[in-house]
Amino acid sequence: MTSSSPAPREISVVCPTYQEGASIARFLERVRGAAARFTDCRLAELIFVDDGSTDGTIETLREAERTWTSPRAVLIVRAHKAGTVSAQILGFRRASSPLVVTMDADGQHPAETIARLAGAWEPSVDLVVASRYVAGGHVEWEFAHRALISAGARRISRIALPGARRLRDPLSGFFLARRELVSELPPTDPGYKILLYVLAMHPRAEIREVGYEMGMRIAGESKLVRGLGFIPSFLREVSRYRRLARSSPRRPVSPAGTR
Ligand SMILES: Nc1nc2c(ncn2[C@@H]2O[C@H](COP(=O)(O)OP(=O)(O)O)[C@@H](O)[C@H]2O)c(=O)[nH]1
Ligand SMILES: [Mg+2]
Repeated sequence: MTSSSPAPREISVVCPTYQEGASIARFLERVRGAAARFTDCRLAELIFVDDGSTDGTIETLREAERTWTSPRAVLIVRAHKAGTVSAQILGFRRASSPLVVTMDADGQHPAETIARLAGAWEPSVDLVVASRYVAGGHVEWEFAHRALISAGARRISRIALPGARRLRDPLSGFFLARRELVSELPPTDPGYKILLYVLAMHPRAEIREVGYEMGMRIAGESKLVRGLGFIPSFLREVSRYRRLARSSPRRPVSPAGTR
């Protein structure tokens, strides 16, 4: 770096975890390897919010917390499984960087994409979403019924939430946001789609989408979509965000001092 180069943009990463014992060590290796190659951004910390995993996830993450320095690893353990949304809000509250990426810890979200999300951010932008459905994006579903469920869920999100019509992949679990956009969300019942909550509460947020290829889980199986029980709980979640958005005072998209 020359003396005139700007300092690399600093990023915190927040990952919700639950029973990822079979994949978490590989995930940690992948993120650390990718972060070592970042040039225009610096991964300051990885914050894991675990909901009482009993399969070794916590032990592996504790070891990273003890030994990692750059990036730091931070582990927050909650007593009970309470969904990813509240876990992610908690993680954003603990983040030290004003720009935070949230991603899954099962290997489906490639760590290299973190740098591309950071590269697409600029001061007028609130959210940079890693998208499966714009140029450069791709997803291959392990089971055909998941493609159908996902397409249906996308359509429902668009009907229910105006903010969700503004991007191609409103169900993405992988995005960069200004910290306050998520950390200041009011607490809500257990849910799994934090981007929908953000879009409901900030329908006019300034958004960019960056294509990425969603991978397969390193190991284990989805904790979210098991059978058709997912559908009614998804519908309840979307209508809750719609209600919350309607009943909450219009908040400024960009709180002063965060840009
Ligand atoms: N803290 C927390 N993490 C969860 C919970 N459910 C799933 N996760 C984590 O959230 C991420 C996404 O879950 P996953 O089962 O892969 O969902 P899918 O990708 O939609 O099939 C993974 O890192 C999981 O370990 C939960 O209730 N609490
Ligand atoms: Mg997954």
